[in-house]
Amino acid sequence: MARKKLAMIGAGMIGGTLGHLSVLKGLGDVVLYDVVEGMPQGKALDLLESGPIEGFDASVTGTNDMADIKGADVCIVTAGLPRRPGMSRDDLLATNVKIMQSIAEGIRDNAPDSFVIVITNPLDAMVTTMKKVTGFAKNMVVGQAGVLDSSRYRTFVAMELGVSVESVSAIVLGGHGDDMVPVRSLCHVGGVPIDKLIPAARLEEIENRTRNGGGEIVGLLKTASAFYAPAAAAIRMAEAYLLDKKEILPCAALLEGEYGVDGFFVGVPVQIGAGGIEKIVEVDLTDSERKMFDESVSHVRELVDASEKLLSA
Ligand code: TXD
Repeated sequence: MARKKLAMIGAGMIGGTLGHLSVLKGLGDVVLYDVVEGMPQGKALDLLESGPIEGFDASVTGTNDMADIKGADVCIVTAGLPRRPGMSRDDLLATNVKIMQSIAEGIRDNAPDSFVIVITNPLDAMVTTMKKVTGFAKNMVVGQAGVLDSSRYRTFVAMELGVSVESVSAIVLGGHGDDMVPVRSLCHVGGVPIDKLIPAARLEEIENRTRNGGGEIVGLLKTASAFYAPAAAAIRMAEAYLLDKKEILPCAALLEGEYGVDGFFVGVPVQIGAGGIEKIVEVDLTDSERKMFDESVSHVRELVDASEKLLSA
């Protein structure tokens, strides 16, 4: 059986890490694409030269030509600018929406059957642009945010209790902005509801740290934003698709009536398998969680409206 092909569109901090994780996990051949000349080629060669040590035979190539992503099974998109300290994700909109438009055209023309995972910020608007420009079916275009945000929530809860991260299950829903919704009523540690283990005031602090998780890292790195955990999150989604795992993960999916939302990409639990997004799972939220979710969705709407104006300008 031929190896699968993964195309990383954008070969910066996240793109390079995506390539690295893909070859280590044996997911398939990797193509790194970027506009910067030499950089994707250099990273690809460096990765390839780790093959004899790590024991993988995958092909890893770097390119500045979109035609080289031809036949990709999965495209993971990080092309665009990241945040600098003091910037919100929304500040990236004007630059990144134009980049996303040209990338989406390239994917549509060269990898029309691929499962597309968008990571570029502001995520909710970028994944919407990808869907519109490619015209791909809604099950084949997804945004990565919730897997990362949920992982941050789980990390902080595990740190607080001194338990294994594997004992903590949690999801973060809504848009990928500062008003994302860590769902306290669905957070459990070894099956025990979180509010039985951590007092409400402390949980509030943990949830706020989760909401500000990206900003905290930008503040520390100064010239870059988070990349290890965002890459790990997208690879988990790619793996669910390539291995037909039918895993339930919180991802930005196009809603058409679910959660009372129509026509917007919002972070909700979805099932990912060989059919891409095979199912959107609806969960009950408490009244206050529902209120936060609705507020987050109204922010997504504003962002998408702004991006559409920029695209038609
Ligand atoms: O969870 C999430 N969704 C995120 C998103 C978590 C963290 C960071 N997130 C966003 O991902 C971040 O705000 C950025 O918008 C993207 C990529 O972040 P990364 O840290 O990888 O940024 P880099 O290192 O600057 O890489 C971006 C690359 C860089 O090499 C540029 O040359 C390239 O994108 N780039 C392009 N490649 C191809 N085509 C075009 N047009 C292009 N423009 C820039």
